Amino acid sequence: MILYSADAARRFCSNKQERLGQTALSLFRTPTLRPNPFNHRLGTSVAVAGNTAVSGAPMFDGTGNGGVGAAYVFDTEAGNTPFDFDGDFKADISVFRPSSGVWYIQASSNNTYALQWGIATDKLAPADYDGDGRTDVAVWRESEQIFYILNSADNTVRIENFGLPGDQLTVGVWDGDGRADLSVYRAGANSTFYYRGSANNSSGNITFQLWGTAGDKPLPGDFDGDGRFDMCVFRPSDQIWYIRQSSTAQLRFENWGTATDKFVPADYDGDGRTDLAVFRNGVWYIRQSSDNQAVYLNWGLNTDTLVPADYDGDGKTDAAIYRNGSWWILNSSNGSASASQFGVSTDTPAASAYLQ
Ligand SMILES: [Ca+2]
Ligand SMILES: [Ca+2]
Ligand SMILES: [Ca+2]
Ligand SMILES: [Ca+2]
Repeated sequence: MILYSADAARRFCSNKQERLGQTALSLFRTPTLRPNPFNHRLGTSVAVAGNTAVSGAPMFDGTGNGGVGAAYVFDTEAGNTPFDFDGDFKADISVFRPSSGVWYIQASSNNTYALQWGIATDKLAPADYDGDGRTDVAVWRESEQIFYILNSADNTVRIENFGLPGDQLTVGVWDGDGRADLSVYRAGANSTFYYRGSANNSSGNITFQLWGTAGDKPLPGDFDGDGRFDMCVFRPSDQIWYIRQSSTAQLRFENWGTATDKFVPADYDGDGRTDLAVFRNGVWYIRQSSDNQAVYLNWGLNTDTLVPADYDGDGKTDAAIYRNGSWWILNSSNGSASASQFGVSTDTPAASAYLQ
């Protein structure tokens, strides 16, 4: 156990407090203690090792007994900062160059590096498949229906058949173990989400669920904040997001955006839940899950590539655009703008991989 990693502690104490509280588990507790000695507050000391964080405090149980206390153990859900290749909880500016198959990554904690992975026609599928908290470079080759993944934890290669031509990538953590699962959406009259869960699934079973119909756009995300992707489609004909929340299997229907918008769902307010969000004519229309308020951000042009991600590492997704090798980021932490040059006009930014 190592003491107090500032980033990990910040992450679970502030941004994810509510969600982690739901899954908190008592480490040690005497029968005389009240059921929740912290009264829903976190403890006075914190330790972090790998993906596990422990928060604990001594306490008195009100009957004069001393020397007792309680601790909560949390899974910090490594990998839930998308496009963070170096694992410092900040998304990294990064592009794929189709002509050479090279990924260029400007790691926020370190140096820029290049890595050859994939060919021009591949679809980018970066995600944290091995659960070490760092995004893995990965592509899906539609012609072969194969995922090529370079595991960041040990540099091993994972090659796995999944999907069919015409599928859309919906990679994310579907089973709640913090590791991204191979996943696609197959559109049709009976549209279906498919994923191969990484948790307790040595036989490689595929989970699938009918959801949506022809013309719908798949927009999965963790709308209820339980650490699992929820199935979601946007239906252009009625402009409704159809969400099936993984925590309760409850359905949620929300009107937000129009058929011609670009869709940028992400966690902009940092409460651990995906927010409904669209981009139209330079404006980001975000409906914050924390308070249901609408937020409008003027950022970018219709011709830009949208690259929302948490570049400043405050747990909130930043509005950001990519334009011919220029990156323009609106930092949520302080409202400042960052501009930088990285990539060329024909590159594909990694953070655009799953956008519709
Ligand atoms: Ca990073
Ligand atoms: Ca990884
Ligand atoms: Ca969920
Ligand atoms: Ca949110």
